[in-house]
Amino acid sequence: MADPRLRLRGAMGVIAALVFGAACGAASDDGPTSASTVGRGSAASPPTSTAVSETAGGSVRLTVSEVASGLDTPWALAWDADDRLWFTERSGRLTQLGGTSREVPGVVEQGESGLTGLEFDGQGRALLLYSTGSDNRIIRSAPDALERAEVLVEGIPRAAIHNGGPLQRGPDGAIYASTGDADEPDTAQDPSSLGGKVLRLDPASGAPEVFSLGHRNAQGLCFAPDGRFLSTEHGPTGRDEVNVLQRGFNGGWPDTAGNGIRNYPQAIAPAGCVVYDAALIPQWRGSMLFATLRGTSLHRLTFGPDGAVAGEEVLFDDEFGRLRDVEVGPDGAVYITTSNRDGRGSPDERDDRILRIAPSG
Ligand SMILES: [Ca+2]
Repeated sequence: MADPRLRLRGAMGVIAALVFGAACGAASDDGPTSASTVGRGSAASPPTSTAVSETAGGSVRLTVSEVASGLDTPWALAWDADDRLWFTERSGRLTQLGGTSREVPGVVEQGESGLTGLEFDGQGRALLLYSTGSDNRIIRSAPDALERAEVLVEGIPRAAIHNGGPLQRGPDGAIYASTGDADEPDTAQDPSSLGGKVLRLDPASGAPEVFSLGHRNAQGLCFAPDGRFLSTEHGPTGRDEVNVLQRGFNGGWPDTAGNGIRNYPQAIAPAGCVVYDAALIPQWRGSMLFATLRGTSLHRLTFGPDGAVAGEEVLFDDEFGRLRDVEVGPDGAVYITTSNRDGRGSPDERDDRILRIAPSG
């Protein structure tokens, strides 16, 4: 989605800029890209922010702390079977937090395209979705054997915009992938194209099938504990959507947009999502959390017994800039990534960052 709008960062961003002496003016979309003095994957810093979430179960005081800083457009977070946190950066790096980075061979970053999705298959293998110079593809590999990765899907249309990008393991063990329309809307309804679809990869063979179609650019895929499959999607000039996906679902693009279970007439550019189901924040159980890029906030949706959206809370509005991914860690805390160096943000010196949200005290 075209997203050139300048956003002024919130008060905490201003304070951080003063503390760290960053040149965080509002004059340019393109902040410093290599001037960070912060170590990559540095140890957690003191709390950076607090917030209060108002829930049906009462107020929850939250504290945000920094897990990593000095990153460049981190895209996806995932934990392996040993509860270690891994993340991708769009330029092509795959990193275990606190460990070394690996370059994924063949990644070409251009516009919104590059290294995006990351998911583990429960058998020690990572799946990655990335762009080459000619297509988008999905590979499967042990993280230390990327040169010998198995190519599961190739020939997914790529372009500078609308590359989809997320990978999500489902309750059936299959990996689901969103592919964008690659700036050619008609691909979304074309059964012979892998563009504008959600693909399902067989858990054993990795072979893909079209699960749903009619997508413009779904940027978030997540499952509720009961198996309900939710997504976020970018519409044209607003009309962003939250959808419930099923096999054979047709999102309607390019004929229709803004036809989800929740719609946003003004663009917020919703991105990564997760349904919270941990014990650490019991008041959030069953809530869908999703990050927003243009909206620079974390949204929390609640649902009624019939599955319809019952309420919405917007957290951290303008506080950390553009947000890309949100996941729940093995500790029950919520982890988010900033996306202020993706070419459309106003990065602070510590950007980009991975942040941890947990109850205060
Ligand atoms: Ca739609």
